[in-house]
Amino acid sequence: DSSSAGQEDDRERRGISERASLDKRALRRSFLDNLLYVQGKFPRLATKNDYYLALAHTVRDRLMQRWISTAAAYTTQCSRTVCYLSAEFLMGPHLGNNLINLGIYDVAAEVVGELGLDLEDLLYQEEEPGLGNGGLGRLAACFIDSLATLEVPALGYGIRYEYGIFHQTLSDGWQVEKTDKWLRFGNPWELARPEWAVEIKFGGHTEQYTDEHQRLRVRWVAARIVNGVPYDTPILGYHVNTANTLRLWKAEAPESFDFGQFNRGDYAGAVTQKIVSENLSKVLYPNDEQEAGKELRLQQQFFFVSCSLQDMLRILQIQRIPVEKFHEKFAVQLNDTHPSIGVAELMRLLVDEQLLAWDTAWDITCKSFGYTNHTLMPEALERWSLPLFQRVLPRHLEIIYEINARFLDQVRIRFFGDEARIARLSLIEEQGPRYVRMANLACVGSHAINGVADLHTELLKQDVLKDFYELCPEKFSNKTNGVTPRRWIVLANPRLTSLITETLGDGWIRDLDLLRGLESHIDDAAFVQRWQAVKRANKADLATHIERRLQISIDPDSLFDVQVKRIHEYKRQHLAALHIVALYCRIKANPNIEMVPRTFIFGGKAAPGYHMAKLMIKLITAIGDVVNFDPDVRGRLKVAFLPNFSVTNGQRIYPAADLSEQISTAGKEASGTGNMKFQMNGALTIGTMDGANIEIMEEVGKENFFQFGLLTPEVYAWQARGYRPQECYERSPALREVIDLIGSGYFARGDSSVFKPLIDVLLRYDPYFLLADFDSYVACQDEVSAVYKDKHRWARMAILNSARSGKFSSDRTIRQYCSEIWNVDKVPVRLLSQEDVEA
Ligand code: GPW
Repeated sequence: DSSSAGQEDDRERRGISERASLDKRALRRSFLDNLLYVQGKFPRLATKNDYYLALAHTVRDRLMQRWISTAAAYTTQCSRTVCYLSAEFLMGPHLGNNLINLGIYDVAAEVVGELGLDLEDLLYQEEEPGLGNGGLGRLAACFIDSLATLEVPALGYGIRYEYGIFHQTLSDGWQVEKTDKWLRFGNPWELARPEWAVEIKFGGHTEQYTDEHQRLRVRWVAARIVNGVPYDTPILGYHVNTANTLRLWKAEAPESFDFGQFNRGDYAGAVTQKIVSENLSKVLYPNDEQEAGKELRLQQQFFFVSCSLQDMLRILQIQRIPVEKFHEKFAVQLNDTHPSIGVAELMRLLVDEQLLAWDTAWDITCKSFGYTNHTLMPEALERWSLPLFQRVLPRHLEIIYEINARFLDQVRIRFFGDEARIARLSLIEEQGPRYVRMANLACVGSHAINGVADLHTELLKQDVLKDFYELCPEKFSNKTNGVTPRRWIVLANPRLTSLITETLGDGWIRDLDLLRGLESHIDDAAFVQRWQAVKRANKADLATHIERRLQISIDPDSLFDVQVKRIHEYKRQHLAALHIVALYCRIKANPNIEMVPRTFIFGGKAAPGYHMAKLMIKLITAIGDVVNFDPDVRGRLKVAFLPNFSVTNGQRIYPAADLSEQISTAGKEASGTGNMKFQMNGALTIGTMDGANIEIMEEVGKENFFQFGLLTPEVYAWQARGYRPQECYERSPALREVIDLIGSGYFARGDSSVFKPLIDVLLRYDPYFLLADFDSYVACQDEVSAVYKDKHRWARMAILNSARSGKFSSDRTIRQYCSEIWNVDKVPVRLLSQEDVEA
């Protein structure tokens, strides 16, 4: 009956609150202990960073038991394991996320609060591990969060770069890069495992020999050996005992000195050797979607892939699983082609070292690998010049030739006489200088190939990977990207989290589809009002941050129009810039014109060698320098370029956005994932029909999405017809005024040379169709402003956007990978007691 149920509830609540207070006392005790025993400080002398580290260790201590229990469960059950191979993991700060996933964020805030500290302050002490460039690396981070939350056995394998993505500052509006010394103050989240170090070979030559069974074999005599040392970071799931592992490899010299060299008196030579080895994992290449073909980059890729595959073989051995069952134990996913050398390396390990027959090895290899493609941009497709490849990986080149010969034999039978097709499918590009094509290697060596959004997968099938699709259509599938709601809502947006949880309970955090429940509150005036208050408070926080950073005043009631992402011509930050100038021209023509006040917020890094991208940053900041201070504007327009966009900064920005700019040329953005973070946090999207924008619009409905621009087939048609941007310029007076004003040097103190390269490209070639889309974009933005005037209507649309964002949880994405590609099941973890662990 209800009264006894009530009593039980009560007892349980009391139980929980007793446990909580116990947790709290224990937390406080170990926090202060760690300050003393780990940092060697007492409170009066402790810096904020000491307090951060003390708290980090307190959390780490609580992770350890889960980590050990997880390892024990996986070892005893010999469970099938996902190995996610990625050159990038853009994790973001660990402390806040671990507090959330452990369920002790609020208690920790109380504990540090009672000691006169502010938890947020301590969280900002953490230097984020920026071991990625952008979307691709961040996707890997969201995926390992979801894998742990879904209790799926998984290892993330990558490189422990000593320097992550550069720190961006602005000087006179130009990007300046500073090194990212993220390990400067130590890293409490990782554990070195030197006992599992492996040797990696480079260069040299190959030799044939006959083994004891008179079989012809090949041995690789390397010129150089480098050690790979694994550094492990626990990845805790949300409110589960599962703590998976992110295993990142650091390169070290095999001996600290070459004593031969040393004794011969060549001290400098010996030290040079060491430096050369350690350079391997020194720095992340900061190019996003731009293949540079650098030798060190190929070495990095081979280094971490070989380390990881050797590690998998070691795991097989300790679990006494025969090497023939490699593919039953491991599902190995290639995050783009960066780790695709793994196909040849696994063949080498199985054939040359494990002495398996070629066909057996090939069967295992194909069954093990899956390949995810992340781009349609031709300049991002990896190819290695043959001489370079031969120099670094002579044995792998032989193996690739053998794979290719066998593969093309089959193709010749299927497509008799179709030499053009054979040339396109070949792993080697033969016209002109010869190259190894890594996407072809990945396709041939994988049983599954996927794109990252519906449109992207369709374009792969029709275009970039058409020949492979025609050969093996059954290998292809789509896995639309997602992002983790733990970091991108719960951690980043505590106000929204409280509102949703008070409205729906907290089930949505593990099952984001439950956000649909918000739809029934759309007519509840009190709910809508609270929703608006959350957004207003988030905007006020960001306004304060911008004012501090950039010394410009920001009106939190203005429309926050945000574009944050890597700077690329195809992403078209300069289209947004043209729109700002168009609005500015309207004001100058009619200073009393009525206009919805807007704050344009930009953030993003340009690859250091990408001059046009750097000029796009300069254009935005230069427009800001005029618009922000022109008295005619009277504060109706503000332009802020926030330097050093990162995971940390993203967490401040997404929750404060009203409008999400997703304006890439149709057919260019594989998926986008920032678009999803904005949507979850209740921003409306202005976007092209590109990448996952299409699926976002499908989910929220056309009426809750601002669509503009050419469609992909229209872009193709314009290209085929011969696109003349000059005609758009001549036809549109608004566009002409904008282009002419920028071209005149108005935003460069009269110097017309500064933006000339950018304007010239637009008028002559405009490869990304800015001028073609300009009028449509401006008209759509006018519609945005009109809707924003009706605050209530805007709020309802925003709520519907959040409510309908369930599809874009990376939990959904990972469930699909697990059932449709990896064939893995969850393995719940029982928490071992102290005694279990010690037994
Ligand atoms: F070129 N992406 C990225 F495909 O951030 F390798 N960096 C990259 O180097 C590549 C792709 C690569 C991004 C895509 O641009 C973005 O559309 C997608 O959402 C993201 O990868 C994750 O799939």
